[in-house]
Order: sequence, then structure tokens, then C-alpha cells
Amino acid sequence: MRLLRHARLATMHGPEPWGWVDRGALLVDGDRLHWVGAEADLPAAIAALPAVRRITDEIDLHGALVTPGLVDCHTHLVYGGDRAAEFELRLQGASYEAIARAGGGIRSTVAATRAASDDALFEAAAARARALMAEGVTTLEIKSGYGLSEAHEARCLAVARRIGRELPLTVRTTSLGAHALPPEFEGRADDYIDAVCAWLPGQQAAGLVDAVDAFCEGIGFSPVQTERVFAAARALGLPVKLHAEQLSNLEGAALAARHRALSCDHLEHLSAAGIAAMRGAGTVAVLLPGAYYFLRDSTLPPVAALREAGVPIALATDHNPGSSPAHSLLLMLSMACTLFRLTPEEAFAGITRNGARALGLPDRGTLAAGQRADLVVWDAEHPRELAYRFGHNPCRRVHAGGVERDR
Ligand code: DI6
Ligand code: FE
Repeated sequence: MRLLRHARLATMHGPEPWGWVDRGALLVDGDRLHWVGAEADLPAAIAALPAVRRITDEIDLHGALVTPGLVDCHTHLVYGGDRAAEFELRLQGASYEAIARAGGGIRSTVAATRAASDDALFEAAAARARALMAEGVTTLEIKSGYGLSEAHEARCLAVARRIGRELPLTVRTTSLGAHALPPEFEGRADDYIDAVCAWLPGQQAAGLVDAVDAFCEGIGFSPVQTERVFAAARALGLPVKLHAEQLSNLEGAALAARHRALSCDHLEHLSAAGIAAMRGAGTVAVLLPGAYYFLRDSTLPPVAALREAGVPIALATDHNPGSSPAHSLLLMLSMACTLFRLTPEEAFAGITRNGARALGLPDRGTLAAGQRADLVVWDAEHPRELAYRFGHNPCRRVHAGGVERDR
């Protein structure tokens, strides 16, 4: 068993703000936290250990801040090419939607993804994952959605699974076939949705999918089409989540809540009815300040109303080539405070406890006995500093599943 002592702990657990423990310690047993508390209570905790469990390794953290490992609960990490030229067009006045309707946007990334080899997709996605890991990300969600055929979607999900096998972090995969209409289905969106539903059993049988997502939007799929994807997912016992009310309000959040969605994501145009439905279903609101910033959006998500309703709020990078080519979850933390007016504590809960909840992973996102031993040691005294400085990475050490990794 490993002892980490003399730490400032932001456990994100319990009634104290930040779950704060001023002079704390942690006992790590394999991939789990065995005990977390004040150093003053450590002798009793050690005395209570079964005789066969000894402390084999002790680390003095000299007062450094320790937090849960970070969770990035919404990314599209697997894709070919980039959209830097599209960025230039948008800066000259073309809108994201107009570019998508003209066949650019997501479709151009689909072409580049289909043309890329498995290894090329893996290497590019692994480099992006390593950038996120350098800041302490220990759990990462990766969506498909740039293959848009049975074979290419399976390939992208397999690449995402390979990231989780070959890199020291947890990867959760989400099937997002209903991301955009591929060119070969032009004018036949309902037929495409039939195909997406028909792929799901095979993806599940191959162990490629943990959840199912859709893009419910004017340039994506209608609520009726989204509902069909959700029905197919739930018939297989797969949890759902939704890209909802990003560019307009189609009442997608309420639809997702009816299917007990883990999360609704984006939500700039979320209605009061959507908030009430999410509260009733326990659905997490995942806010994506990178997309808000990069699309130069001006409609803010209804943070005060979400807070008032007690809807849990998470944050993520939404890393993707078109609307959020972000490689930093800490930057999202800062932007959620400055742009969306979250408190630093709310924002930090969004990349730990509530990010885990958005993935349906109750065993992480806090530092408490029984939780997975995913933790970060920071060159900081208080976690509010992580939101305060931006463009700065004070991540010093990372333990993922109890094993210290090379950040
Ligand atoms: N919303 C997003 O922010 C990403 N997908 C989605 O449905 C953007 C995808 C892209 O532009 O490539
Ligand atoms: Fe997204």
C-alpha cells in the first residue's frame, strides 16, 4: 500500500467547499483509494489496516495540492485532416452553418478520415490524448462521427479503444453515427438513420461502444430521427447523450431526458422546459466553452437557471477539428469562469465529479475511500489557481489507477 502525505487535498467530496482537507493524506491500495483524510487521523487509519496490508512506499508531498484526476467527458479525438482553412473562411464572415450546408464542415473531415489509415488515425488521436494527459486528464470520452459508414465508424471506435489500451488512462467510447449526413445518403436522411440503428448491435457485440450520441440540430438530425437512434440504443441497454440546443432550440434536451440521458451537451439555446426535464431525469449539463469561443457565439448557456434548478454542470474540451480544436481542459476551466460565469469551484467540479457523472462513472471524480486512485499533484496551493492562470500547466505528477505515469 502506498501512503501520500502532507498534501493539501481538494477531494471534491463531502460538505466542505472543494471537499477541502488542509493537511491531508491518502492510502492507495492497488488501483483504489483505501483511505483519504486529515493527517491527524492517519495513525488510527493505519492501526485499522489488516495485519497483512503494510505500507510499502511513502511519498511526502511537502504541502502540494492534490485533486482527483481530470475527466474530459466530451471529445471527438479521432479524425483525419484539419479545418484551418475553414477557420480562415469563418473569420472572413462565412458562418459555420453555411459552410456545413455547402458540403464543407463535418463532411470535409469525413472525407479526410475515410482516407486515413488506422495507424495514422491512431497516431494523430494519441498525440491529442497526450496533450490532454499532460494536464492531468485520467479519463477521456471519445466519440466516433467522422466515419459515417458501418466500416469507418467501427474503425474510428476501434482506434478510440486502442488509445485506452495503449495509453495510461481510461477511455470511454461513444457511437455518434448520427453526427452528419454522409454524401452517399444525400436526400435520404431517414434511410441513413435506419443504417445507423442497424450498426449498433454489431458495434456493441464487438465491444466498441459505451454510449450513443446524436447531433440534434437543423444541420444535423431532427428530434424524430434522434428519437429513433435513442430507441435503438436503449433496446440494447446502451445509455444515451445528446448534442442539444447548440445553434437553435429543438427541445432536444427534453427528448434526451425522456430517455434518461447521461448528459446533454452544448445547450446555448436550452429552454426552461429543457432544464426542468434534465433536472427530473438527473441528466448532466455539459458546457463546452471551447466551441462557444471558437464559433464566436454570443448566446450564453443558461448557467444561472441550471444552477438554480440544481442540474449538475460538467465541462469538456469538445475537441474536434471544426468547432473546438482545443488541447487544454485547464483552458476550458478558465473560460467557463470568465465567459460562462461559473465559480472556480463549480468549474472544477465540472472537470472532475460531474464529468465522471456525465460518463456514468461513479467510481471517480472525487478523492474518497473506494474510489479509483486517479489523482493529480499540482504546483499550486489552492485549486482556484488552476482556473485563475491560463496558458499555464502546473501539473506535476499524475497517478492513474494507482500507477504513477509519465504525465
Ligand atoms: N457539435 C460540435 O461541436 C461538433 N459536432 C457537433 O455536433 C463539431 C463537429 C465539426 O464541426 O467537425
Ligand atoms: Fe461535440
